[in-house]
Amino acid sequence: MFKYYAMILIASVLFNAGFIEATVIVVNTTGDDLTVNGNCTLREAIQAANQNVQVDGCTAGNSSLDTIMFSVNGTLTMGSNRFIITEQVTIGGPGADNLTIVGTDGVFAVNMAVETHDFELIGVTLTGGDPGNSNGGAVALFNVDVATFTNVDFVENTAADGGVKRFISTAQSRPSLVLT
Ligand SMILES: [Ca+2]
Ligand SMILES: [Ca+2]
Repeated sequence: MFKYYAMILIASVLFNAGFIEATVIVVNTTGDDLTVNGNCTLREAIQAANQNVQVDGCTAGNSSLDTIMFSVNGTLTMGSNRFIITEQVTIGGPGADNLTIVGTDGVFAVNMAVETHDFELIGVTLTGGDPGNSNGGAVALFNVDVATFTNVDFVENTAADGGVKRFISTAQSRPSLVLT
């Protein structure tokens, strides 16, 4: 009987481990493209995390929590519009002193397909975000449950309203914002 329960337990642990296992997607360039050229840009990593498919050199994300990390330091100058996040993800930079993202438009717009999803950003400097007449110079938060920023420096981002701007979501509540 013990063996039977032990096997059930092991099977359950293996199943759950497989089910909740987070995918780590590694950005290996400070370039910004959405082109099949063998690298994994942040823009491609975000698409891989949003859509749970492989994108160029980026591993496919999954439908639970994806983690995007970086194997490079330096300055990432955005080549096009803001990065749009639609599924729960943690983006972990190498530190605010080691990675700077320079926006042309805003930098991030978080608009989850599922409103209970969270967004976490760690260890990066966001600068130059300027979405013109839109709001949220560096980050605009639409549908998201909790948005957490840890060791994120916001430098010289401008907008009509707010460097980080929370919008009323479809549930008519503002996303929770945690800055540490
Ligand atoms: Ca590419
Ligand atoms: Ca995903």
